[in-house]
Amino acid sequence: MPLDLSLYLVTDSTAAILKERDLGTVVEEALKGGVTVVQYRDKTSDTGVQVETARKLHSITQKYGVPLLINDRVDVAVAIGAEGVHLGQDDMNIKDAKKLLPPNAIIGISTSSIEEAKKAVADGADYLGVGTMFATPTKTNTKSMIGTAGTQAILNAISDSPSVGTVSIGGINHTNVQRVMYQSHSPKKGLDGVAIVSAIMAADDPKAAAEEFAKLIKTPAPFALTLNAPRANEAEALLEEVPRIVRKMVEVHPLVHNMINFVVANFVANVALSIGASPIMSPYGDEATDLCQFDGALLINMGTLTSESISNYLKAIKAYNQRGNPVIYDPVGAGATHIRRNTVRDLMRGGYFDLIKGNEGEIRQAWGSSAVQQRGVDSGPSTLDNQQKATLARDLARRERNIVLLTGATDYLSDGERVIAVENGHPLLGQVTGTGCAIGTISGCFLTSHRSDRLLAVLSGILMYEIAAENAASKEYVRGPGSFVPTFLDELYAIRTAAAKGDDSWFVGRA
Ligand code: 3NM
Ligand code: MG
Repeated sequence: MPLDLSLYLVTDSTAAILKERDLGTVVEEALKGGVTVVQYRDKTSDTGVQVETARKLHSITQKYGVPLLINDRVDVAVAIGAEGVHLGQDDMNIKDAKKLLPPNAIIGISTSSIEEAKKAVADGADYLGVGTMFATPTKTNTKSMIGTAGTQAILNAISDSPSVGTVSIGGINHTNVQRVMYQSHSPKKGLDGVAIVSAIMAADDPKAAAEEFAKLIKTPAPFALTLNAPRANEAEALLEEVPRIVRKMVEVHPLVHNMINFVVANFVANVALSIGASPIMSPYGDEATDLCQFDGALLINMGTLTSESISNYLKAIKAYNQRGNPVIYDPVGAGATHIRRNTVRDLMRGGYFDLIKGNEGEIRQAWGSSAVQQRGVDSGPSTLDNQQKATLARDLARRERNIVLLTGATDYLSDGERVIAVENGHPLLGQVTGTGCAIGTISGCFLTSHRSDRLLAVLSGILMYEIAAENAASKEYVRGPGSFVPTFLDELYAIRTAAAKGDDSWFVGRA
């Protein structure tokens, strides 16, 4: 039978996790809930106890036709006739283990880098435990936190070995499992499953916990559900669609929940109103549970970050991710301070962003926040040329499996495959604070109303916005930033009013 790694349970006999319950009972409940592999991991018991416990667990796993693997202890596996072993980097090496184990034994190994993964494949491992995904209290001495980006880099590196299995481990729970599966993905190789300790072993109802995992693993992430529609590819074909996408946005009247800096909140709220959306400015994370029920998006703009912001952001991101509603991240000043750099890292580990929007420095920080680097963009020159900007936007979008907008004199927009350069706009936009931040809000409106092609949605928002800016700046009575602002709002409103009437003339010949 082929090895089914989809829901891999790792046992833990410590008091904090077992809570006086019997190990065999907890494991059996988890098996009833759909666990597909059990690894007996016991770092403290004497050999005699380990053999006895392993034998008991084996009699249980056999009832469910699920393989039992023994952590580290090849001798224990041989003694009880277990289906295989799981080895750490400091345990017996694969070649020696093979000498002791029967020929069909399953051998898995923990890997946290590309080098370790390649070596494990060359040595003939059946599967790799890839981690540590996220920080976890269950194992605090892990070598490195690699996140989804690091996991993806490892999968890429071994993608020409289709038969070797892969499971992600470390801090995986019901909230993040779908995102872990979605983002830890290279074009030729995805994860085969997830390895779980505490989220099953410490659960009050291990059977229900396992059932929930089994269900989540089989179901695409809520935010991935709408991404399979056929997409227009040529730039011209995309542009033809823009007026229709704008009309649809105006019709949908999206709600946009802004967790935004106080400098620009007023302007951004007015921009949202002008285009026909409903802005809510709420920094209070707990409100997201209610707000995410509407047809709307969440914008995280960390311009005026405080010590309380991060936990509020994470609560809100979780609510919108679970609902499958779009989340936009504007990592303002991402590289400016130690705290902001850590925040970028923690937010990118903590949730899924449909769109990351920022200037060159911010996008470079978002790229470099992963523990494992795939390509050395950040060792490049201090200012990127146009080709490098386009490549950076594409690579980040490809890695995160989302949309990236790198803003500047020319904006680069990518979904990981297509890259579009947008040249519209006006220099006066650069003279008014909040004009960049408002693009995050506008994008949220368009991502809400047009789900099937997120790149086209964001492109339509940018074009509506930048064409309105050009129209405003061309007015004779606009003499500078002061008179530009109200006129710009008027021009956004004018496009919205035209679109509501089905009139696309604002766009014709302008893009
Ligand atoms: N190995 P939980 S992380 C046993 O990174 C183990 O190799 C890890 O526990 C590795 O599911 C880990 O409770 C503990 O976070 C995972
Ligand atoms: Mg070990």
